[in-house]
Amino acid sequence: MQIKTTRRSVLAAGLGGSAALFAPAYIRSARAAEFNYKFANNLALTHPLNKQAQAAADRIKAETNGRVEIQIFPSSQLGSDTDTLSQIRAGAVDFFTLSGLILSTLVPAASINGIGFAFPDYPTVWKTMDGELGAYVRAQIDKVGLVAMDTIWDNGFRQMTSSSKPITSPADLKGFKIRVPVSPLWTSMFKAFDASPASINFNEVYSALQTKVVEGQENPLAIISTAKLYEVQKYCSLTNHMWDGFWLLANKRIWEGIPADIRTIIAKNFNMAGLAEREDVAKLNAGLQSELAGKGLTFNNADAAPFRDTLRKAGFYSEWKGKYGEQAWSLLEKSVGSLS
Ligand code: X2X
Repeated sequence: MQIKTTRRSVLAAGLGGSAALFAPAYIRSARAAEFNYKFANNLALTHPLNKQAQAAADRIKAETNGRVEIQIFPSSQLGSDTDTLSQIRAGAVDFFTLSGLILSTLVPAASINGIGFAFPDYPTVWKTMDGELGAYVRAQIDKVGLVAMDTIWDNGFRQMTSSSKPITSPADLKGFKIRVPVSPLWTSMFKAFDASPASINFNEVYSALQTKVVEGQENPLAIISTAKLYEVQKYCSLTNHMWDGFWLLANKRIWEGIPADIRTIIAKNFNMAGLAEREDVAKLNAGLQSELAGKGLTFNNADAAPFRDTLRKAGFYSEWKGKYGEQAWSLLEKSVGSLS
C-alpha cells in the first residue's frame, strides 16, 4: 500500500499538467460512447426482432469503433406504443419499431398494408413493401418529422385467438369482444364484422385477456408464442386476415444531426437486421403451430372468402379506398390485384 501510493504521486508529479488534461478525455472515450441512442419496441426479448436489433447494435458499435452505443428497450419498457410514438416525436426516444397501422394515427397512409385479406403470401408482401407502395408510405412518414429505414420488419400474418370459442366464419365474430391495437383501421375492420373491438396497447394485452376484459385478440404466431398469449387463450383460428410489419423509425432531427458516415453504418446494419429478422420469423413460423398446439391451443383453419365477402358487403374496401386516395390504393392493387 505504502509503496503504491508513493509511486502514484511520483508519476503524477512527473506528468504534470498534460496528464490532468488528457486523462479525463481518455477515460471518457474508453467508457462511454460519443453517441448514445435509445431504441424502443413492444416485443419480448425472445422475439426475433429483439435478437436482430441487438445484433445490429453490436455491429454498429464495432464498425464505429465504439462511437455509437444503441441501447434496446424491449417489452414497452419506455411506455406503450402510443406513449413511445409521442416520445420519438419529442426526441426522448431515438429509434422505435412501430406497426404501420398504429403509426397511421399520425400518418394515415401507413396503415394501408393492413387492409383485410390484401396479401396472399410473403413474396407479394415483400415485393410491395420493398417496392413502390413502401416508398410511398416512407415519403409520407418523412413529412411528420420521422424517418423510416428502407426495410420494414416482419410482424406477420395475423391470426385470431379466443378464450371462448373458435372463429371459423364471420358469424362467429358477431358481438365478439376482441382487443385490437390502437388504430382506426383495426377498429373499422372489426366493426365491419359486427364484432365489439376494444383498442388496447400491446403492453396491456396479456392482462386484458387474463382478466377477460376481452375474449380474444389477433396477432401473428410469433407473438402469440413469445408474449405467451397461449397461456390465456384456448383457440387459434388461422385467418391470416392481414399482414402487419414494423417500420424502424428515427426522430428526424436527431437522425439528420448524426454525421453522415455514421448514419450510413447505422442504416446499413438496421436494414440488414430487418432482412435477417424476416428470415428468423419465417423459420420460427414453420414450427409454431405444432409447438403452440402442444401448449394447449386448439387450431382451426378459416376460409378467407366469406370474411372478405363480409367486408366487401359492409363497404369496407370502398370506404378505405376513399380514405387512402387513388394513388396509394392503385399502388396496392398493382401488387395484389383488385380488392373492391
Ligand atoms: O399490438 C400488437 O398487437 C402488435 C404487437 O402486433 C403490434 O405491435 C401491432
